Amino acid sequence: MKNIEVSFKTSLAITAEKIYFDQKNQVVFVGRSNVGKSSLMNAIFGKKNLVKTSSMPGKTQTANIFLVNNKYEFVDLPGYWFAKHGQEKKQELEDLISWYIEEFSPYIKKIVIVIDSKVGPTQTDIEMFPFLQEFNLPLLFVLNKIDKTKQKDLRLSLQQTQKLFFGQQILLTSATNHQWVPNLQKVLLQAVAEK
Ligand SMILES: Nc1nc2c(ncn2[C@@H]2O[C@H](COP(=O)(O)OP(=O)(O)O)[C@@H](O)[C@H]2O)c(=O)[nH]1
Ligand SMILES: [Mg+2]
Repeated sequence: MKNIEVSFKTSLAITAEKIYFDQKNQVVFVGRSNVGKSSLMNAIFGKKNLVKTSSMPGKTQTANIFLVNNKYEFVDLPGYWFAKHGQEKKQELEDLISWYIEEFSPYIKKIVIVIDSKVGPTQTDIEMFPFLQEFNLPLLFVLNKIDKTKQKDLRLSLQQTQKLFFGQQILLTSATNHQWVPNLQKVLLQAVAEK
């Protein structure tokens, strides 16, 4: 796995006065809360806790941007659709995600949709898919937490992912034991290196 130079750059909330603009190629991580988005980013970066992880779902409520190799940006978006926040909060987070993706779409080279490999794709992933497809940006589905998923469940999750998101790129990973993380890192660094 390549050594990555990484630092925290900024956090964005969805308020007009905080509009931030930079012309750097980006990778954006989306997915439900608690699937391991932040943990995967740390694993890719080779860091323990640069990206804040939480056992309490729904913690990240801003877009957190990390500068990678001084050239690229990796973005941790808040977990979409977490019912605990109530309808209003849910709408706010979805607005942040759509605002972010719309605003930065010329620079986004890959949208990584993280899914818990034990649970498989959920209703919210299914609902998010047509929305994400509209941007015509390359998507990558990552089934994470394979270290704790039984082979049988993993096979089922993979089948469902292939069926629901037909033709899309899919990878399996574990942020905990780093299985296939070097591969994911390679795919993402290649994506941002494109013009
Ligand atoms: N077993 C296992 N646990 C993981 C993995 N990735 C993340 N977790 C755990 O899942 C919880 C949520 O992780 P986090 O990265 O904060 O998820 P996020 O909300 O999607 O950013 C934390 O307790 C992590 O330690 C993994 O690959 N395997
Ligand atoms: Mg997170």
